Parts: sequence; C-alpha cells; structure tokens
Amino acid sequence: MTIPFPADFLWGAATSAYQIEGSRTADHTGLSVWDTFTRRPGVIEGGGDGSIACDSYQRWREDVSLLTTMGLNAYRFSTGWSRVMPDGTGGANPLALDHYDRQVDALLEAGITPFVTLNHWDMPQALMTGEDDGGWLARSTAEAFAEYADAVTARLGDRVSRWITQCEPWIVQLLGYQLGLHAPGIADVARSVIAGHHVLLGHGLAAEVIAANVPDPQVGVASSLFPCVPATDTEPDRAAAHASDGYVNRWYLDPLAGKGYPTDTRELWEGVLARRGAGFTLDDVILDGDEGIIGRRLDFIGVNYYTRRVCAAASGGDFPWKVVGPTGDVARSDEGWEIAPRAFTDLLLRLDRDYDHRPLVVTENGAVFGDGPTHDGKVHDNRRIAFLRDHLEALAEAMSQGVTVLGYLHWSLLDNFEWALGYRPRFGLTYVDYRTGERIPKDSARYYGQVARTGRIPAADPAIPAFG
Ligand code: IFM
Repeated sequence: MTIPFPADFLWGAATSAYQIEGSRTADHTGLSVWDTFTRRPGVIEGGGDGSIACDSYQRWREDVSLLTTMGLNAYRFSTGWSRVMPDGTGGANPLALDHYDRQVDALLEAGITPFVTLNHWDMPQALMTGEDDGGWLARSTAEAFAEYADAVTARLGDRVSRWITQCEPWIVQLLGYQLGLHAPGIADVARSVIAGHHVLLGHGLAAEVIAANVPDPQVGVASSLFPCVPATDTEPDRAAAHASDGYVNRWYLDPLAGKGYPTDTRELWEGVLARRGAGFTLDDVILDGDEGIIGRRLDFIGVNYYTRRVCAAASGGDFPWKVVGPTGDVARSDEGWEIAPRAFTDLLLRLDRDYDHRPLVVTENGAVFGDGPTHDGKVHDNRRIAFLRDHLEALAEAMSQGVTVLGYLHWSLLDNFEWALGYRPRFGLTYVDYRTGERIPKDSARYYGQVARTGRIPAADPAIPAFG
C-alpha cells in the first residue's frame, strides 16, 4: 500500500496525570476524586491506587527521553486538575503550574509537540458535595473547569497550541455516574445524563477561554468512539446498532460539532427519565443556549479507538439493544477486546463524511498485551507490533481515501494505572517495573519509532500474523 503520511504528521504517544504521576501530595496537590474513590474497599482490582504509579511526577525527564529515543514528535499528557486547582476554584497552585511549565519547555526543546489534556478525570474532590452529589452533576463544575482551563492556558498557552479539553465524555458519564465503576462512583442512570451534559458544557466554556489565551489555538475533545454494528442484517438489529451509536457516539459528537443533540437519542433519554421517574426532563438540564456554547469551537475531532460494539435488539431495559459480541474465534487483546482494524478505517471515513471533513487526530489507540521481560531482559511484544501495523495501515487506508488525519498518539507511552482494573492491564510501548520504576522500551517501541522516523509502515513480518 502507498503510505500517505505527510512529513509533518504527528507521531506520538499519550498518558494522563493520575495514571502515571504518583506524588499525590507533592507541591500542594489537592485531593482528587480518584484519591478518594480508590480508598473504597473492592473498587480497584488488586487494590491499587495512583499514589506511586510510574512515578512520573519525579521521573518525567526519563519519559521525555523515551519519546526522543523513539523519534516521536508529539506527546499527549494531562495537567493534574487537582494539582493545579487544589480547592476546585479560587486560585491556581503556582508550584503545579511551574512543574508543567518545565515539562513543556523540555518537550519543545526536544522537538516534541505537546497536546495537553485538561480533564483526564482527576477532578478536585472539593468540587464534590458529599459522596454522591456535585462533580459533573453540578452545572457550576463546568464553570470551575473553565476557571482551571484559564489558569493552565494563561500559563502555557504562549507555547502550547493544541488543547484537549475533555477525555472521553461518554466514559465519564457511563463509568463515573451511570455505573459507578469509576470515580466519583455514582450509579444513577437518570442523573448520569446531567453529568454528561455538563462535561460538554465545560468543553464549550473552556474552549472560549483557551481561544482568549492562546494564539492560533487548536482545541479538541478526545472522544471514545465505538463503531456499533448490527449482529445480523435484520431490521431490529440494524435499529439497535443505530440507537446504540446515538447513545455512545452521536450524543457527544453532534453537539460538539455544532449540530445540537441528536433527536433520536434525545427521545431515548427522555424515555429513560420518564420510566425511572427521574422528576426532571432534558429541558431542565439542557438550557437555552447550551448547545450553542458546546458547539462553538472544535478544531479537530480527537478519536480514541479501541474496538467495536456488535449490537442486537433487546427489550425490557433502559436501552433497546444489547452488546452481544462478536462471538466466535476473533482476534482479541489480553483484555478480551476484539481487535478490529477495518472498523477503524470505517470509523475514520464516517467521521470525515458526517462532520464536514473536520481534521481528525487519533488521540488514543492501543491494546492490552501482558508481555513482560524474558530471559534476555527484553519485552518481545509481537502482538502489539501486529496491532500497530494493522491499525496504522487502517489509518493509512482512510487517509488515502481523502480523510485528513493530523496525527496518531498511541495509548500509551508507559504501562500505567488502568483505573478500576488497577495495574494488571499493560497498554504501554514501555514496560514499567512498578517495584523500581524502571522503564524498559518494548520491541513495539522500536517498531513504532521506525514508523515515526520514516513515515513508512515496515512490510509485514511473516512471523507476526495480521489481525485482519
Ligand atoms: O487508560 C484509558 C485512558 O485513560 C482513557 N482511554 C482508554 C484507556 C484504556 O482503557
């Protein structure tokens, strides 16, 4: 295949503050909802938390070296929200800003373009009201988020032009407020829709202050996007997949792209609220003018792609679908997620078509493969190499069909704290020995570095089978 990666293509890797930094109390860092949530018994597999993680708050220079050794020219990291705003509102913490200031300078000096994420889930605990209120359920949190965005971009905006306001609004709503599996641990399907709306509103308000602080800003949201495909080619399953697509993808993308909330999913949510006797409707939550604020600015669509959802019609629950598959002998990561690179091409083509050819940035793509060091001290993670090759070819295919993609940021630079799943799943290009903090670049890091340096995907190695 002819590889169309342009010379200025951004080849990078991504991380987030709570997942790698540790040092949770250094430099007057405030308590975050994840510091609190991880103390609840049984919520984290293996019982871990982010108190040490990869120790990157101390060892961040080593992380920059990993990027330069690979030859990457982009890095997505997040500023710790509760570090910068320990009390939620009312004044930023200069020591935390100094820290990120140094990091940005070092990246720029190394020729690495920073993508800074503002909310990668470590909200200040001070924005919660008790255990199960406040946070994104409170409209005022969208304003507090804009205040934080103002502090960070006023400090770094002279050198950083690419900003990601929110990471995965759907996942925040789903895991944080609907199922209670992530901080702040609220399980309330009706009120979760309020949280999701405020996350989007926070994007809109933050985008406005970013534009005021940053010359030539590029603002996006890193959206978790799951292509929803019907289990069978029947009308009920096709309708189920379309409804699920509304719930997962369009409910967030449409308003961010200035199209307002999609009518079918709005009706779906109104039905949920009525059945649950929520005592409020969406008109009480989505106020006049909100959709205008949310849709005001989206310079690129951030695509977090991991897998697809195979959906079949269902009845009797809140939502008219169930995720059924895929079934059978498909390639899967060590987390059991289907490896589906062709669905990645389809997703990119569809985003280009449905959202006015807006530029895309792959803000996350990766998989769990549990390989560790072998007798030679190296990590021979051939399956990650195959995963990378197949997804980069899928990306190249979409680009060769005319889709504008500005960059690819692999999740993740390092093995790290995978939220409720603790430290078991390893997503990194770099192996981390959590006892010592030692970093060991995996074979996939060398492979990816070769792609980044040459702009070419090496020919398939017959020893590494394709995922399809
Ligand atoms: O680790 C997470 C990340 O924080 C957000 N996107 C998905 C990744 C893998 O689950």
